[in-house]
Amino acid sequence: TAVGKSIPHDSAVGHVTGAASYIDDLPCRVDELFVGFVGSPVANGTIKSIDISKAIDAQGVACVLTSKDVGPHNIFGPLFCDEPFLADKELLYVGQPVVVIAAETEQALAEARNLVTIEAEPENPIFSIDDAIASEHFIGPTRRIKRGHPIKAIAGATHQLSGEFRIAGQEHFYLESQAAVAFPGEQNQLVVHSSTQNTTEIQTMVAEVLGLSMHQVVCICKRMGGAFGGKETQAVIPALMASLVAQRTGRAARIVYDKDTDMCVTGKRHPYRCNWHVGFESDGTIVGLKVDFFSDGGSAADLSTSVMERTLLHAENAYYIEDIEINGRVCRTNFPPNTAFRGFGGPQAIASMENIIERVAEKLKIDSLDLRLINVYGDTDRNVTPYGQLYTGNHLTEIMTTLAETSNYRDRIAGLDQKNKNDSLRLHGITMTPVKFGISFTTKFLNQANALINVYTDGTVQVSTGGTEMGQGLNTKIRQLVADEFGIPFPSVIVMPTSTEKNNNTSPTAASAGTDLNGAAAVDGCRIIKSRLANFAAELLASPKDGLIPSPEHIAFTDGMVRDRRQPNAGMTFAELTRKARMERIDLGARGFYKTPGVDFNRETGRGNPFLYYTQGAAVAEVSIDRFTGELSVERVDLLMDIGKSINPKVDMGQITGGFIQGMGWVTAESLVYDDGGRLLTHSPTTYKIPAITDLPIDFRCAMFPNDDNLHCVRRSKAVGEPPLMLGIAVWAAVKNALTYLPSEKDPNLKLPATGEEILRCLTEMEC
Ligand code: MTE
Ligand code: LUZ
Ligand code: MOS
Repeated sequence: TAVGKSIPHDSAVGHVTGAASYIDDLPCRVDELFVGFVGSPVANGTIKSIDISKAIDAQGVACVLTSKDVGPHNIFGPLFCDEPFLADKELLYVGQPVVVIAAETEQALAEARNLVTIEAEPENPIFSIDDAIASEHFIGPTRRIKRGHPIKAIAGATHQLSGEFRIAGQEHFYLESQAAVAFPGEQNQLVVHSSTQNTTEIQTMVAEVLGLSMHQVVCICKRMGGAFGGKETQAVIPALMASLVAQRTGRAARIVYDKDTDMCVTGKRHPYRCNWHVGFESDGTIVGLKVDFFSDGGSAADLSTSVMERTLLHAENAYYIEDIEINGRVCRTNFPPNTAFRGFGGPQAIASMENIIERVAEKLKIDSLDLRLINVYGDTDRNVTPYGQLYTGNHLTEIMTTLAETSNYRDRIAGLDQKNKNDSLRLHGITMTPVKFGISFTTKFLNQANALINVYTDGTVQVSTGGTEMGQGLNTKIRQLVADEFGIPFPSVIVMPTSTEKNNNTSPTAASAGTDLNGAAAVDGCRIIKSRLANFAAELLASPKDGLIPSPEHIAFTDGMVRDRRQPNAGMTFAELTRKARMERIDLGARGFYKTPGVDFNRETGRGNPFLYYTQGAAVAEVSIDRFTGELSVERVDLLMDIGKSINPKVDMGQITGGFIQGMGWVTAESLVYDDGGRLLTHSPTTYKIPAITDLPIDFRCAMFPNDDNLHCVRRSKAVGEPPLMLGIAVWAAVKNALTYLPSEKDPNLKLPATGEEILRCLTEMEC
């Protein structure tokens, strides 16, 4: 069988040789135009005038388009229709698209962009959560989840602490920038190739904005060069630009953002402010918690309210807190709309909770792991979440105690005081943080998928689903699942490019549920075909003279053969069976479908079962910081993740280690710096520092927690994509822990990320 084996990612060779093709690798059609745009010069204001006359007359320019060319439906959005495609009056962030230009060559395009002038009447912009709150600029209402009487519980507790915690954003830094190529067809039809996590979203938005019907638009995505949530909604604008040009000119149109443009104009992980009050007993039991989250949503809703919803649903992270109130509000500011990013509001929630845990541990002078184990969710009681979902399949205590042993946590902690006393140059810290991440879209209807299975008469199979490949290995896993269903070799199955022509009404490949949903739909499709084939094979394998009349249940599909289980020597190859089936006019194609059972969440009451199950894990990080410069070194990291029975252990290990490092980058290094006009200054790898190979933990160990109890998912697997990102928080918490070894009693309220500058600030504040 293929499932459970570490089959290499099916584009691994292509990725490293360059043979794997991305949007900009599509061959140019002879009539193709290059598309670009000119964006808003100000972060907030109104358009006084747009002068495109010089650009129109420039050599090699095919067309210059503004909102006037878009038609009545110049507005879109995944949840709320509140985001203009091309700004018509109001300007809401620097770089917001205003003018679209199409030219014969990239050179001509670059020149024409400089010939456009946009005159704006600037207004006072809002660049911070605090300013947005002060001027009551919000997106959507306050959302709340509440259980019991937290204010009373906090007041009645032996100890209280409160604080304000600041969390910054994060750039996705996918390698392939936002890109699309649109081909016009007959009768107003369009084929749009897009680097998108969500082909249906592109199809829908292109149809709506261009005034077409959905059946006139096909969206195709072969693969993305990374997405990380940044292409869940934000592939729409470039796809609209290419489509608009294709529709207006009748020519093929290509747009590929350069890296700087991409970083400047696309949304990021939401910055947060978190105000918290906690009450706890002297043994460490947390009895009450109240948290108010404010996120920076940017200038339009995008997915911000949904992201905030996931924040509320992860505010307690791994801990049972009887009396709890969690509030969340999205702020409107003059930045590009912030969007999905691996973890989707979960990372901010979990970092906030782990900050509180570190503070409580410091106050009580008890080991933070002991504190965590006192408060962690129980198995038989203390196992209901604040929103009323029973937490089943909880292995947190086992995971944390196992990891404590394998990482030698207790001995290392015991030695830490001495280590810090002996080292006058560096401060050392160690912390373990757990993660419990809910799997399912919290928007119920998105928890569905369909699959198209084509079986050919040489015994090979093509699978198509709405799932998109962004490097995470979805296609490899689906191939493994389908190969096993038919009992045929892995190479006999190919996953085809995602296209709305084959799979309609699809959900984004997101929420880590790509395999859970699309894998299950593919298996369903295979079983439909298998049941037809089993009936037919039973007829073929009947051997009345031996008294053996097989019924379909006796038919097995294994090792490329189709056999009667009771007469293993009689049988035929899968290929032979498919040929005979065709001759007998048996349908060798099917469409599978899957919908997640049982999930339901009531937004108004803040109660329900939003998740099918949880993926869980823990990380121990040891860091050292330079006492004089704040420079950070990650000395050792041990990860332990429960991802059920892995469909592909090495691909999943790549997800775990990669996710962790991406999280570590967010909490320690990556820093978005804007000038006071709201222009992003760190818009390229020279100034925006994602983790490099030299930033890896010096000693990096990663293991999977053996668990085969997840009956919810295909082959007892579990979602893996996002949860490991939140293990990166352990590195931040370890920095915080290191600072507690300074003699000062003061808490410097370390912000996230703990960059060198931020650590230095804390060191300086604590020394005086
Ligand atoms: N891994 C790679 N290599 N590239 C990506 O863009 N995106 C992550 C994760 N792992 C991503 C990735 C995010 S945000 C999600 S939601 C999941 O993959 C989506 O894929 P899955 O549901 O198939 O795991
Ligand atoms: N997208 C979404 C997501 O629409 N709903 C979700 O719950 C979600 N979770 C994670 C990532 N994307
Ligand atoms: Mo991932 S943020 O769900 O695309």
